[in-house]
Amino acid sequence: MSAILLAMTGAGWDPAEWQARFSALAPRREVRIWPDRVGDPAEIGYVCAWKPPPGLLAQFPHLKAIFSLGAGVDHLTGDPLLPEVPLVRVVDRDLTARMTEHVVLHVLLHHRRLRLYERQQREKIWHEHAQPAASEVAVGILGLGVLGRDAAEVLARIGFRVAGFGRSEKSVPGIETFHGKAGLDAFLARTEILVCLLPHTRATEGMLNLRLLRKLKRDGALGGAYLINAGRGKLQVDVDILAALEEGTLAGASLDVFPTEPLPRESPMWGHPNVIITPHNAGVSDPRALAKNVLTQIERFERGLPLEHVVDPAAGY
Ligand code: NDP
Ligand code: OXD
Repeated sequence: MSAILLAMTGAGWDPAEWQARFSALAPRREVRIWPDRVGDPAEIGYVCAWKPPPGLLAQFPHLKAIFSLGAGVDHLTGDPLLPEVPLVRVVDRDLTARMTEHVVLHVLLHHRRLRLYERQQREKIWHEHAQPAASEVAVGILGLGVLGRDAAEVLARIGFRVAGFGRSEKSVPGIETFHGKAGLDAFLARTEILVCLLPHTRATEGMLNLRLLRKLKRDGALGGAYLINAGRGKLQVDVDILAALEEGTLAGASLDVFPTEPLPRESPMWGHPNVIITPHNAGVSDPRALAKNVLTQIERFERGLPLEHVVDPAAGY
């Protein structure tokens, strides 16, 4: 039976916790940990990875599949030596629900002006501001994939006017949809709260720039435009976001991801009154849910069934 190798780096990623979960669910399967307990590289059939060092995966001659331990795969696709075996990403209800919580929290926080009321509380000011209904506020989800669609549907149920934008044409009940280069400007022009749930690919890098942000709707019910980025940091141009906040193009931003992570201590983002920072934890990967997800896929594969959620190498997601 092929061994599974866990190869992960970064704060919050504890391979021992993942190994315990894998071993509890599949006690007969050998689960090894990079870098100290790799054993014979020829016995590794599957690698479960989060930000492994480039070149590592090329060292396993009998690798059958690579599992990203997150929904995103840019931490793997950037490896010039990535073996040409199926690359599978996480699609799991647990991860999706966590991301939807994050998106709903931040949409509501801007919609209900929580930052303003926090400032008032510090100054002991009892003052009520006009509050538009959710049905007057246009939220736009950039990236209408697994995560974007779930967040869009929950926001629509709350009552927001929700639209989604993706690469290909889609129809989602209750959600206005836009697609392709031709649809982007119209999508932005009707959007007051822009939620980015796009993957990082060659096509999306640097997309959240001043030119794009200036196309958002600023004269809607909220009286300003907001950005929520929980997709990837390399989509966003930090100096442009700060410029957009400065000139009033953006009234506020919730940023979970940054071009450089952790966000450097000297970044002016930290102290900006209208920026909310979270440490790339919008949708964390919980081994209690995801080890089972990966093992189910391996079992399918070994029974001769096709793997699910395989990344398209040409598209990069
Ligand atoms: P999916 O692959 O299911 O969805 C991606 C969506 O982006 C699709 O709708 C796709 O369009 C669209 N898209 C891709 N490229 C383009 C483009 N160039 N122009 C327009 N639309 C484009 O991914 P998920 O929803 O599962 O995850 C999305 C991303 O969220 C991940 O890649 C990851 O970067 C990020 N993420 C962040 C987390 C965090 O904690 N901050 C946690 C989990 C994920 P189409 O439908 O036409 O293919
Ligand atoms: C992911 C992430 O891609 O956590 O799942 O960023």
